[in-house]
Amino acid sequence: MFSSKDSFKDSFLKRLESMCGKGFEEATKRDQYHTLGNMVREYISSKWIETNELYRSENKKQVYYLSIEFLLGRLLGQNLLNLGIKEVVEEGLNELNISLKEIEECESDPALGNGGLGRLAACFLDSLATLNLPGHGYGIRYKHGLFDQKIVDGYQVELPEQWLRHGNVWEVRKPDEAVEISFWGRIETGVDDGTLSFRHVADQKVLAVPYDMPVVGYRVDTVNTLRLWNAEPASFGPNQDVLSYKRETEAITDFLYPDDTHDEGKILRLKQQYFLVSSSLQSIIKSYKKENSNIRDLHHYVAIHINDTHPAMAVPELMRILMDQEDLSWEDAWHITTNTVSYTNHTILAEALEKWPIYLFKPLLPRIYMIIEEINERFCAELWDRYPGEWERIEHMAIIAHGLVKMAHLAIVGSNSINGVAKIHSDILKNREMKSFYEVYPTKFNNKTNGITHRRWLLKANPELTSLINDTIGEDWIKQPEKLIDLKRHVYHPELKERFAQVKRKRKEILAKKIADKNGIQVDIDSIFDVQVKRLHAYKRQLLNVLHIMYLYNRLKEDANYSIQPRTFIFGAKASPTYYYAKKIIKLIHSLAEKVNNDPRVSQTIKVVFMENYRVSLAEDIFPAADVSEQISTASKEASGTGNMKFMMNGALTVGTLDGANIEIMEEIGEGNIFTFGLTAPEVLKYEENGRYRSMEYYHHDLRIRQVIDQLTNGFFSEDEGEFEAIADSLLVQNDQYFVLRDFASYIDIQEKVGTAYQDRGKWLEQALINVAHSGYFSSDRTIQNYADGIWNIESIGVKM
Ligand code: NTF
Repeated sequence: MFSSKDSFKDSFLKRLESMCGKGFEEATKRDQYHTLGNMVREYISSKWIETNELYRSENKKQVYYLSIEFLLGRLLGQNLLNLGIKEVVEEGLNELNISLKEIEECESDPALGNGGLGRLAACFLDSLATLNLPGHGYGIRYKHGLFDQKIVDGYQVELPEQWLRHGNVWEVRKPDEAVEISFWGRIETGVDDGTLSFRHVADQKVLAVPYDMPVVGYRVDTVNTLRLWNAEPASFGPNQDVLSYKRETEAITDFLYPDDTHDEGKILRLKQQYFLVSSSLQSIIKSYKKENSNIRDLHHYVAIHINDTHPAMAVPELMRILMDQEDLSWEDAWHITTNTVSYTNHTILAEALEKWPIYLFKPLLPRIYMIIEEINERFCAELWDRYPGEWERIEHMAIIAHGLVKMAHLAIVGSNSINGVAKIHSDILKNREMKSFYEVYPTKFNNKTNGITHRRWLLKANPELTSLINDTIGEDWIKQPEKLIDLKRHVYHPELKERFAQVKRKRKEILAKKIADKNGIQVDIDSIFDVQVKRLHAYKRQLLNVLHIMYLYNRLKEDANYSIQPRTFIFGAKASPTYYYAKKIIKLIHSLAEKVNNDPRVSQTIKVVFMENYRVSLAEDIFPAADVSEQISTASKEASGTGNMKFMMNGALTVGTLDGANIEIMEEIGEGNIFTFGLTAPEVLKYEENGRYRSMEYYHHDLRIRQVIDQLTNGFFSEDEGEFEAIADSLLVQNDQYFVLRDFASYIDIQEKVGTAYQDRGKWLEQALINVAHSGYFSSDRTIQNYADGIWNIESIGVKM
């Protein structure tokens, strides 16, 4: 079907007719998308079957990556690329006068994740398959992914996302592999051979039906599986309120939890987590038992990774299965469980550390709660032996305390590896946040610096730069991204620099056109495209960026001779629907944009653009067009960041704090190729300890600061002077938790340097290319190989068709 362009055209036309019941002329773009998508899925299926058979027959260790989020992005383009059939398809379609790009845009952008954590999981799937590693994702098939963001009068409005409205060509429903999940009810106690046994008798059963999606490796025959669970009614009884039962069960997989830092809708969220964990573990154990007779060997064949604490109930659930269903003793079950499970921490923000009230947890999941209690008691007893009399320490480390179940503690105690996602983050875990645990389990803690798949963020997103790299150093880097470093020998060649400049220009033009279409704003291609795209959060400090723009506006207004390199400030960000402050910042960006863009003189130098509904597909247009990457979180707060890597890979220069992976980016490219500023993590942590920071002093002593803060509340932006009061209050009344004012002056300074540096075009291009050359280290292939060797102990299995 894809062997040549003619055979492709032929099959495509036949399939279009049979699938859509329409002739070529009547078929819509979406019909064409569905036709092509189905053809590709079918083409994948033989490799998929082969991979599964090989995994069964080789019977080697496999990893299951449990994650409440997989932020996949569109799959058609990536699958065509990975399968090596993009050209055939593109040429064939061209001859039919169809643009592949337009067809690709018919695919909805599956947003089954909030941000960094979910996107990381998606990058990992791509790398696992490409490295021929037997590893699968397990997640939830949310009917509605992350909300669609609409901006109305500068305010964010959330609309339900509907990625499944037109079906999903990639998924295969597997009703025969459905499993039952138990909620509520009571525990039955029995006696077996003189030992107590327990069984959860549920009040509510929910059916978990798997939908499998293929994960295609790049130019290999390996096709792994992403299994997404859908919640449905298990069975209907005679005297049942059918409607409410149906509604209650289906609600479990209706919505993605639209936040990555706050906790709400607790029972539903708890249900989602157990639903994911229980269905995944039941299915993993079932398939293990098909090939293996001895459950005691489980950890030699199975690794279960929990992506943050959301799936931490994997620990008690595996214990439950091993004890209540497989009849193992506590000790044996514990040995197997702790050797199977590993855990990644993605944030140290206190509000994101999951703690569940017992009064909610215990009735919903009585047997799981009972097991956690026992884990806790045994753990506390060990602590007591080690630290006799140290009540406070033990209380602080306990899994259950003060009416709460602490999921991070459960995850640490129950797993064999705990990793952070960048060096500094792992160090903070060891030396501060989880110090007491590190003392007890020094060998469990480790670092795995995040990565991104260069196949989506460079090959797919930026084909222009990809060709340039291929022309310069060949194509080996695609399979071995560390080879991107070969570019380094060429970065001083005028021809390469010139061609790179052309690529960047082209990509800026594409984005500028998008901005003109969507926002009605004309931006200057020769201006610096200065971009901050990420979730909206106080610690990420979009506000610092805004205050800098306000400062520039004031200077430009006040001083007719003030001249700087023109800049276009581009933002993209979703705020959690209940996060009042974050939504105010979005409004502020819009108010600022209105002021700046409508000022006839100022707008000749700077412009402000907010791009609505930031998501993976939009990101693919933004990263290639960026000149400057804003990574300006308060030091110590951004665990790693991965957007920073995507910008770097596309040749943007970073303006950043010494936080997360920015530090490792600097180590790779050298201090001279990055613009760092602001407090360091130890300085921030010291302030937090000694409480000596007084934001008011900065307000009083720095006129620039006073002016911009006053403008928040003096009617400068809005008739309603209260509109941005909460923002001003966060900086002054609440003493500026994220040190925006403390870092303001050094941010202004570094931004001035950026402006000047951009004017030395030759040097800027070299620096951009140096960024690209060093980005190979930040490929998720490297990250995944580190997980495979250092945590999971799995080896690649070469699928060959
Ligand atoms: C995010 N955490 C961190 O905030 C990012 O710094 C990091 O790059 C990614 O994880 C991936 O590791 C989350 O998304 C969450 F949910 F933990 F808040």
